[in-house]
Amino acid sequence: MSLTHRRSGRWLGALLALVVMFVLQAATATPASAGPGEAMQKCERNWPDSHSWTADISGTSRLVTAMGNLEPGSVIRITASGSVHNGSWFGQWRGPTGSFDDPAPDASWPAPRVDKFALYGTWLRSGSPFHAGTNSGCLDYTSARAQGNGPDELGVGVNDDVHHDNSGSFRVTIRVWTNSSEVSDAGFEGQSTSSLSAPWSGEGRGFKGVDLNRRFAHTGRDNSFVHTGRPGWNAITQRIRVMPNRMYRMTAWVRTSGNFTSGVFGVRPITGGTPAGSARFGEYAPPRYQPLVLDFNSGQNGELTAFIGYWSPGYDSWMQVDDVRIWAH
Ligand SMILES: [Ca+2]
Repeated sequence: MSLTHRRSGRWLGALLALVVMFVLQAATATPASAGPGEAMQKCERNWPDSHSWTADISGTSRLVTAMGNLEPGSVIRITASGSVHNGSWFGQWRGPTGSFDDPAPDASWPAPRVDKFALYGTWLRSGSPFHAGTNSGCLDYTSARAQGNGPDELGVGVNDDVHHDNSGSFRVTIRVWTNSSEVSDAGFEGQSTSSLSAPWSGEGRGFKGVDLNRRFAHTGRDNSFVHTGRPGWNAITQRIRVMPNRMYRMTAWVRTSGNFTSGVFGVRPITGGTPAGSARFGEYAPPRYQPLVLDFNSGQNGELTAFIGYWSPGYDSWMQVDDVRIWAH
């Protein structure tokens, strides 16, 4: 009897050890899918990036556009090696760190206040340069994006006021981590029939559905639409998961019949009520798609309904919707 007890005790112990090992492994392993707002964490922990870019930046480069299509929610890290000779008879070979603690004095240098001869980066959105050196650390594009109206691009260059006599190059790698969008089937490419199906839904009694490969899409083959002559509200919607009290950005592309001004898009609690964020659209001249952009705070919500719709004026009108995305900032 006592022997059986000891045996079962040993078995229990072994089982417990296995469970503990499993839990420890699960805790340290990379999660299969990233939650919202994790791009910064992924960058800091050096986890696999969303995409990257590597090239040699010649010592004669004042500014090279290295990365385009940056998005809110993206985090980047620039790393560099190699050396550049800054020309002239007293010139020297220097690494990407440049001349330590010797900031460029004025705007005759490409990156004023950044150390001379260093590799620097510039958000083309705001035009503001920063020291990149051998390792820029993790930089949040969302904050940079709030300033300026330039393109969503990142440039890099060598901070030298006289470039033409330089030699050598820096090998530069830019890695980008992007918070995944909380919207599934963003471009409606996963819809297999012309009726809206999960994860998408519709609101209102007007005619709505999916244009399958009808050349109406913003990108890909498919898009959603509302087309009605009846008065009333119609919308394309999706329930999304969010983290409470976080900033998010919603973007979508719409094209409309141009004869209404009563479009509304945004997010609201799944039980209805006041939207956590919304904005109006309308009166866009066809046939061009227009971007919609909205920043909002998720508030107390763990789930929200994202919607893009319009109050039909009661005569023939339509909208087409494609590429709906919502990122954590
Ligand atoms: Ca599409």
